[in-house]
Amino acid sequence: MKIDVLSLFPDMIRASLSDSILKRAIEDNLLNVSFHQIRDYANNKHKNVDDTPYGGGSGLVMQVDVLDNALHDVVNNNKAHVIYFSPRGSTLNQKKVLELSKLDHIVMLCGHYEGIDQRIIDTYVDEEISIGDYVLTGGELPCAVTIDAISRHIDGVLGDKESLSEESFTDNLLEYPHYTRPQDYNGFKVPEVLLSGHHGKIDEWRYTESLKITEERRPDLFYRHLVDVLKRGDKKEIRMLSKVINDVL
Ligand code: 4FD
Repeated sequence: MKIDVLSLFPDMIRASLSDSILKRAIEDNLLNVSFHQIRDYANNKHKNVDDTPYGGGSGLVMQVDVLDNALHDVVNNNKAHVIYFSPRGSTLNQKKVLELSKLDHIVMLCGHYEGIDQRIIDTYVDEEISIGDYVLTGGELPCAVTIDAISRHIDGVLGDKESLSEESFTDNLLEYPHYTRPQDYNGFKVPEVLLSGHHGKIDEWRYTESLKITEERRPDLFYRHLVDVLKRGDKKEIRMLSKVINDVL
């Protein structure tokens, strides 16, 4: 996966790639991230990248010519997927992350101030993404978040110790609780079933715990899971699901 990042503050994103799993992914050539300093594309002598908005109002807007120069250089005739991070975008979720992880080349544009000239969005941007309903000082942290979330799904990035299969949002469920040694910590004990070695019972306990916590915290996901299970029509799954629904109603 090749990612080109256009930003005024690339160090904010570099920091998140310089440790742990993403550092290794880059060393192993599974992920290739290049940074392009937007200010380098300003042709005016003061290297300005922003100006006051037409129609008045507060804040500054990143200029069309500067961003056009930058994007023309990075995108050129390539079939790269261009993402712009903004609070107006559609909210990132695990499904979208998985979709993006299958692409070969992504260009990520990080805006600042009140955003960028709309003509850049109309000409270059394939999709606007938001990482949640709040405003940040720039698109750099959303960009770092998106790169992290995507990279975990590239083959070879996660080792055996960091598996993907049972994590939160798989099948629209939140994760069940985890425990490790000791068995008794100042009187706080590990649930008995996890010590039993009975894998059928353990799977059932974990599924039940996932259902309970999802129903409690994320009724929207719980509903989607319910629909998934009914569509699959697996008798054992439906039986466990019915039991939990009985308990919570
Ligand atoms: N919620 C997000 C993305 C960017 C951002 C900006 C217009 C402000 C939050 C366009 C206004 C970009 C998000 C930069 N804040 N700030 O994902």
